[in-house]
Amino acid sequence: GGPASLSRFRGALVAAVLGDCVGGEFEGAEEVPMESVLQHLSSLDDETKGNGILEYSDDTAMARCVVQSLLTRAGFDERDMARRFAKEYSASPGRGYGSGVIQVLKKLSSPQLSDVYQPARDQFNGRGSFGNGGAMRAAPFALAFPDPADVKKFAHRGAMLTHSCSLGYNGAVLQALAVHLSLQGALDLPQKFISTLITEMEDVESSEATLNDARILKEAEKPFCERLHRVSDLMNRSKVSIEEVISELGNGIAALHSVPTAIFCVLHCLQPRECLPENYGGLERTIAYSLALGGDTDTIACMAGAIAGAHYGIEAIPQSWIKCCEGAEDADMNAERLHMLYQQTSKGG
Ligand code: R7I
Ligand code: MG
Ligand code: MG
Repeated sequence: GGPASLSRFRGALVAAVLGDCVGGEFEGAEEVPMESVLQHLSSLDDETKGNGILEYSDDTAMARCVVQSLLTRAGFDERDMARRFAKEYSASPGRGYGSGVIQVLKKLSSPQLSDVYQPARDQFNGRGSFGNGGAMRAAPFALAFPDPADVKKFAHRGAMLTHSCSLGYNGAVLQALAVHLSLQGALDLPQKFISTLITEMEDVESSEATLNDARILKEAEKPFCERLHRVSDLMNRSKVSIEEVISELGNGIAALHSVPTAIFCVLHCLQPRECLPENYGGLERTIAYSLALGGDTDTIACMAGAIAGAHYGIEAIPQSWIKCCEGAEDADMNAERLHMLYQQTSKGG
């Protein structure tokens, strides 16, 4: 489809759910042989196996709250979104939430709370979380707002409800921007895609709060920019091993060690790769490759899935995968609603 087509919206939201659901199998595993990944994925095609449905985790649970809030309020409403996070957590606390964020979600359910951003600020001795929980649910912001300035602003605020450290919320801004660009067809020019992201993050990371957090946490001056430069270097190498990707970019639970990694997975899988089956299309390659990195597989595959899905569109997603994953069909319907909201906004509504 063309820029911002319905197919791209559906691809983004559905592939994010798939990444989460199929990635759950390997979350936290140190080494994941590609053979195990391919076996896991091919079992989804095999109806006789009757392996039932793969459940989604916190990544999708929170993304669904973001989507519902954006749709119901026809825009960003922090109190509404916070209430939905809290309600979702108390209804299904067993979705595999990060151990720190649970405290935030419990505080958010208090009716006496006046500032919905306060519980997130109290995390980790007042510095806030740098986990990837803001980034994992950032894709819907790119599907609700056509203007990249809005995408940045609201992805930031949406993440701040649980992640007040800049190394957390800037990961969400980066992820939302990557989905935004991909929706526009920007992955047709991969080198330009990454350089645009670097330019955007140069600006985002020039804020006082970001420079300060980076100093305290002993990271590079502009941590996400530095990582994006590494992504660009890896892209231009003729051969890259999984070990190199993990050591250069990471595969962990910090936004800094997973958002640039997810972006790299998408870029690396734009073309066929020796380690991946020839009959796989780009979207299948992206998901498989993300899982083979090990570590925070559900989240990296979820984020890579959103970016790749926005590029390839819904037609690239195997029906059998959709059938196996909890919430995939809901995501498809919600993508259509977000597409309508997006179009209304672009018409200057
Ligand atoms: O970021 P968050 O929502 O977790 C998301 C991850 C994804 O992989 C999901 O799939 C799910 O499995 O969890 O939850 P947080 O609790 O805010 O952050 C995750 C973890 O990062 C924390 O439990 C800490 O181990 C670590 N962490 C920190 N550690 C020290 N200092 C995050 N921020 C800090 C910090 O400032
Ligand atoms: Mg999860
Ligand atoms: Mg995870």
